[in-house]
Amino acid sequence: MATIHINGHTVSVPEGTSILTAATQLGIHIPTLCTHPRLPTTPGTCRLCLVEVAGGALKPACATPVCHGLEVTTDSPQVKDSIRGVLALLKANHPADCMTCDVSGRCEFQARPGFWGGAWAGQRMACPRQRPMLPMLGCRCLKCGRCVTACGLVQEMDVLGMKGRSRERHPAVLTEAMDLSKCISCGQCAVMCPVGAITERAEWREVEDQLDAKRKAGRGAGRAGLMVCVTAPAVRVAIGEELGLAPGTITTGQMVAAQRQLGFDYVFDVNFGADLTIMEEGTELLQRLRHAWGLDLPAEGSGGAGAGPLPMFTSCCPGWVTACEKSFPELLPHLSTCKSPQQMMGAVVKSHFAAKLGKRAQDICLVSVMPCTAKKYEAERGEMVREGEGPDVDYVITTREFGRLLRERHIPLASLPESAFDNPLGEGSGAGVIFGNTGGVMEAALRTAYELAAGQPLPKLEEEAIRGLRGIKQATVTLPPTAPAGMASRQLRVAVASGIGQARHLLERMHTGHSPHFDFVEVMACPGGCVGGGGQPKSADPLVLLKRMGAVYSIDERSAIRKSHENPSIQKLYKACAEFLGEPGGSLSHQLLHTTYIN
Ligand code: HC1
Ligand code: SF4
Repeated sequence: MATIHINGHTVSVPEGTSILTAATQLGIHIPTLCTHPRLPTTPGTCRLCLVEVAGGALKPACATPVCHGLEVTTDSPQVKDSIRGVLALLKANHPADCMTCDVSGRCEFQARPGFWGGAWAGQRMACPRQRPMLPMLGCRCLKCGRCVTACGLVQEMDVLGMKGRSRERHPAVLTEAMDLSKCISCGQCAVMCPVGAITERAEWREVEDQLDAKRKAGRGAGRAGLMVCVTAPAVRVAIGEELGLAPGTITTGQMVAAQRQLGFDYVFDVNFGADLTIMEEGTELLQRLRHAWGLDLPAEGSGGAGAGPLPMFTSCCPGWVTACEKSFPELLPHLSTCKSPQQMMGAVVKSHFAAKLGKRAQDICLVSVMPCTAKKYEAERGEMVREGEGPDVDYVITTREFGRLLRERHIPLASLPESAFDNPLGEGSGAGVIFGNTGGVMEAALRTAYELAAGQPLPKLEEEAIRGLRGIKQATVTLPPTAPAGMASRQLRVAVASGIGQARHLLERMHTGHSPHFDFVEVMACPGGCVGGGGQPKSADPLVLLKRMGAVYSIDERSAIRKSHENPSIQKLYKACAEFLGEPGGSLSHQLLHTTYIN
């Protein structure tokens, strides 16, 4: 242990601890921009955490380890002068475009003491707008390097790196052009950016225009016709946080009320789409298992899904799907052919629901609220756009954009009386909501697949082995001896990868035989799953992912229906609407709810 003194206060910490951590332990807050509690290293680049150590030397607190007896001063005139200088340099190189910046109000640079003081006159004005999925506005960049760490060390994608020297130094895509690179649009760079230098492509203004047009023209008669909103599982535990509530606050009812106040005609739940995914994906898994176990061949007209090899991989995360297409094409036959819940919602709303209302697909404008930046890309994929009818999902806005929209329209989410989703596409089970957590898609699938295979429910719904923030998790589920012939006492081995870097490690282990054989593998590209998505609120709370995850599990625990196949609205869609969908895995569901990949 090393005992050190900061501003005259004494603290003992393990040798090697940074001055920044030691100060935090004493309750002394040293502002910094390049450090983030969810990143494994700190580059020490922003120099805003300069402190004075014995002898008068200035050191960055984040990158300087303590040694026994060290004397540190964080507020000497020399420290203050130096930080003022660093701040002035950063401001001189940053455009004065806070009025139009998408992260204004949630920006760490703005929140820095001294940001608003001093002159901005003569500084560069706004950077030009761009249209890729994750626009990089180099002129706003503070060169902290957090995006590069997130991309390289956490996600192990190595798409971003630092280019140039001194003033010209900036993060850049290191492989060719952005759209040709290996980028999977996970947005982890954007969620780590302390300012608005990397953001999601903003669509909230276009959504606002559509809603305004509808408001002017009256209900259902606007430029876009009917406005429908669908919301992902992980948004309900994060939108409150984006608007200033504690991380992990559940605001499902208020969120729905806010969407109604914005002017949406129908407010549906992507949890319903998640339940639908489980029906299709569970059926597909059983078909692949039966085939592999030599029990039968896939049914005629099943679209060929049943013939797929094991292990089957989940396909609901577009970041992971893109990674497969760009980096692991040999895995494409292993990907479930199911569309993601977002796209299943879009397909059902624009076909079944539109038909029920006597509308055409193009009469409906569907806005999807997602924790994810890659979902914007998913909605634009060619397979998700119907010929002559347009896309199934018209706009995707992130949790941050949704917050911006509510702030813009002065809608006080926290104080709204709760409202319920519209039905039938607003009813989701507990299994649907846990999709938002790493391991959740697998847990939801096991609840249904086990019951379909064993003919009896899982003895315990919570599969603890695949919960939590570990990068790679695995579990084995044994079917009971009473299961139908050929299934009895069979083992189902499953694995879960949280984050694309961890997925890479899991694949290597599987490839080199250092892992057992798996039947089913879930991969979510963002650490923690969608609760940690690239479109979620930016947070410096090291426990933020656990808080959001806990909130998601508590919604499941409190749900009356916790299995997708027990969701009455899902049963109705398959049974009462037999003319519409028929059986899970049937030919119409294949046409609407399944997809193909780009090789
Ligand atoms: Fe997700 Fe999914 S869980 S991918 O993270 O399968 O984005 O929340 O909506 O589609 O349901 C995201 C979340 C989301 C889909 C579902
Ligand atoms: Fe998007 Fe979720 Fe995948 Fe991240 S884990 S890329 S938020 S779908």
